[in-house]
Amino acid sequence: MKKIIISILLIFFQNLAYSKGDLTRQKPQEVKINFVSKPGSSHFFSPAEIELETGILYKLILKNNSPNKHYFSSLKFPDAVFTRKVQVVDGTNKIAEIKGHIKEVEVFPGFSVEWWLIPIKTGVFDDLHCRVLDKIADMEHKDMGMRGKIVVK
Ligand SMILES: [Cu+2]
Repeated sequence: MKKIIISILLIFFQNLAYSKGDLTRQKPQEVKINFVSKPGSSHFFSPAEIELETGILYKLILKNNSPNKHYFSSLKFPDAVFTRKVQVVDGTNKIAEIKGHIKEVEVFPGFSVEWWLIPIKTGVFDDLHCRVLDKIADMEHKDMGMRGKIVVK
């Protein structure tokens, strides 16, 4: 009987030590990225560099307070994360949740989108960019400063 109780306790504590359970149900850590624009002169992400860790649920708040639409694009970053959802919000109201593998997010002027994700691979993703055309300058936003880097540790 003693052996059985000890075995059960061992299994219980082993699970406590090694199992992290459902990673998608963690309380998310918020990371805000603002999209900033001066049409005809400059566009940028603020901050332009973010650092994330694998295994943590993040809520990336992509906030566009500028008069232009913007993309949040990176070729490799989406393959290094598990997306729980992309949430479309209007202030505190939730409008929609999109689930599945997300490759790119576009945010329209004055709105925010929340990308809930868990990084699963480490890496330096320095190809974050926006490919919207600035019609005044006849240049893409990425060539006017709208580039960024995501480091996953
Ligand atoms: Cu842009």
